[in-house]
Amino acid sequence: HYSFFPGRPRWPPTKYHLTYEFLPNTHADAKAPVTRAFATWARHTHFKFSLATNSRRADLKIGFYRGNHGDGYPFDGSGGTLAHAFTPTDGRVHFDSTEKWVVGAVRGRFDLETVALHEIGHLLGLGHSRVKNAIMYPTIESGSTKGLNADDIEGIEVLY
Ligand code: TQI
Ligand code: CA
Ligand code: ZN
Ligand code: ZN
Repeated sequence: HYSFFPGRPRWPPTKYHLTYEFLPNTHADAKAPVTRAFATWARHTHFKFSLATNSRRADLKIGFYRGNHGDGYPFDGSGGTLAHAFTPTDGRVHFDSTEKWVVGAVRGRFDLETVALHEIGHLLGLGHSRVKNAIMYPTIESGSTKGLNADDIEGIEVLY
């Protein structure tokens, strides 16, 4: 079953419309799968997500980095850590740019949309789940894709 971070950090319940931005180092091919991951969370929760207009600062900031990138959590090259996200209301999510990202189930590779679904769960305040089919389960096999599970949605409903 779902879990939360220590202290149960969450977005203020009145702030359910979150904006996101892709930092300039985001590869063009990465935007569509991450955008679909936001749409999936929006379909199943009370959250709304929209691309930030350049006039205002986004709530959620998506970036791709390699190795040491200044936040104390260096990436480790291809394999190992794929991505990490900070707890609410920080809003940063980082993907390891040295991974061979793919869209869909490709043998030996990780599906960017699936990993984005998992990281958005962290951005919203979900920790890891003990339910194997939950997107917040702490491991995934390469070459597979996953969607949201009732356990993930229940976690958000309980937190908010
Ligand atoms: N990144 C870890 C993760 O997002 C980072 C992490 C380790 C972490 N321990 C944590 C985050 C404790 C919060 C709390 O879980 S990862 C998967 C999965 C990763 C792993 O690169 O290992 C996914 C990223 F679940 F498939 F293994 C995305 Cl989907
Ligand atoms: Ca890595
Ligand atoms: Zn980082
Ligand atoms: Zn995780």
